[in-house]
Amino acid sequence: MREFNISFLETNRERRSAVAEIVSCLLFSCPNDMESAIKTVVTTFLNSSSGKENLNGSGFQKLVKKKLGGLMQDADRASAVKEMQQGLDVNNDGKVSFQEYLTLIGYLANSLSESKTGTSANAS
Ligand SMILES: [Ca+2]
Repeated sequence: MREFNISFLETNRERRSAVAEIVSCLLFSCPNDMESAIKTVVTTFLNSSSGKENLNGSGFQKLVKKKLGGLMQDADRASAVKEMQQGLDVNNDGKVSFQEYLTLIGYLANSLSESKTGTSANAS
């Protein structure tokens, strides 16, 4: 459980916002950043697949364009996204499973980590 100390908050607006957060945590679960990120990874897939186990081509195109455009250069180029989808599709069923989608998330997380640390994770 997160600790709250609102006594040092200066404005009424900050107090209201802190109170709103406390109420929200009391009513709902109050996940930390890591838990939120994992939930987002899962719900983003499920929203794009309409709750199904696999993403079809158009679902994958939409997910990449809408949700990953900030991390990927070619996210709005349909042919590049199609190529990426084929690269991820290890069982060649023409669809992207959750596991195949996680490969993409892992790749992006690794690229982000490398860009932040200035190193390649593959180098030992
Ligand atoms: Ca597949």
